[in-house]
Amino acid sequence: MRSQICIIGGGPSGLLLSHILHQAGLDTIVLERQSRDHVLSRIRAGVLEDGTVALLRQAGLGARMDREGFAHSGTYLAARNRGFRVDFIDLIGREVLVYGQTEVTADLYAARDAAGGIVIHNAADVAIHDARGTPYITYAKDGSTHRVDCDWVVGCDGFHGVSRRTIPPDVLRSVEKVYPFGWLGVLSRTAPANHELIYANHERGFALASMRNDRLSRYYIQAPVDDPVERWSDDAFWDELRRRLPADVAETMETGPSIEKSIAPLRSFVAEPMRWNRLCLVGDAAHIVPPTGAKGLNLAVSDVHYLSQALIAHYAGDDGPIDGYSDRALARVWKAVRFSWWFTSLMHRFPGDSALFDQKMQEAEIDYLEHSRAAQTALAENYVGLPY
Ligand code: FAS
Ligand code: PHB
Repeated sequence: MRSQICIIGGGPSGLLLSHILHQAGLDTIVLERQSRDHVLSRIRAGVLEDGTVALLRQAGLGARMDREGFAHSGTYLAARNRGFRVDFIDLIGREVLVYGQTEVTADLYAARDAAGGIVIHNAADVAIHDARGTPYITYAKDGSTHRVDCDWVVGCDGFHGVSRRTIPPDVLRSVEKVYPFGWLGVLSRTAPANHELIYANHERGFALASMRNDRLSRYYIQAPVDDPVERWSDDAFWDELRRRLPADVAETMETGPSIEKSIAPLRSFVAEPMRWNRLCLVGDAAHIVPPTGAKGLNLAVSDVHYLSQALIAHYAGDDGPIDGYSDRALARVWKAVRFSWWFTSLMHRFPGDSALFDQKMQEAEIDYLEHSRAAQTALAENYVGLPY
């Protein structure tokens, strides 16, 4: 088999890249390790930056998103049992859209199907060969080994994928910060606690009240990352969540059975460069952020924006953009990594001797945020999304 571009990973970044390149007349093949059902069963991001929304609309993927997504013109921060609103529209004239990553991925699969796109599922043992020269990929499926010859390989295969590991250790440079806690997430068929998201700092730990629609709520509480999720009954989760949210919200919120419950670790991670010869990295394959700033999926989309432009230019005879891809993508990645680290550091309870002092510093900064238009503008610019 031969294709101009072979994409490893059929998550949001792989599917979106494939779709945009197809629209530019380039042929791609997507190799996905899991089944489509497995990919679509993942519950992940919930907030789309305005840049992501614009790019999805431009790619013809906005119909259901615009019908079922919820525009949020602000968000709430809370500490010491009270909250305040950061008004994105008043501060920067832009807003975010609440529309689950699962839905974005489903829309992408529908678009690839309609365009006759090639997405091969259950592709096992994917291996990248000769990325320095004329690359080819091998993978196993239905008991035999297959080969795809291509011009370019794009690793959209997430943090645990094969592509980053293909870059030689003397070339790849990475930095990582692992946070001393995780997020316990619950999905429930209940009315959201508030019409917009609430990020709550509390001495017992962070809490986030989010949603997918007016009858599907998404909540998170900071929890020990090694906690077995079975330790958390639904009642224990709701009780802890209500302790951490402002009382006026906790007293009126609807609770109910969890339909999904999981604990995710939190880390900041960046691998450089995001291109090595004929192999390029996109999304979680190259970088991971703690979900506090809702940047993970949105960074994957901006990588797709830069790389799709670069590959289209390459096939038009201009190698400037592809030569500049890694630096251009990383410039935006690092700013999002910083914001996600800052917001995580502000809102979570960190263990250690200076825990009380750290809590006081966090409460002072949140108090400053509440009364400073300049501070709120900085938060809004980063949360809604820095320009591409
Ligand atoms: P993905 O990980 O989504 O997709 C990679 C794909 O590659 C997967 O389908 C995988 O099966 C496949 N793959 C892996 N190895 C392969 C191989 N060797 N061969 C073939 N295929 C392979 N972001 C937010 O903004 N907000 C959130 O609340 C949030 N919550 C998250 C919760 C969890 C548990 C996780 C893990 C991530 C969360 N994220 C969140 C981040 C997440 O949304 C990612 O940023 C987003 O999925 C990135 O998309 P991709 O880069 O496409 O990677
Ligand atoms: C979510 O709804 O899953 C969500 C929203 C905002 C975040 C993280 C997760 O910062």
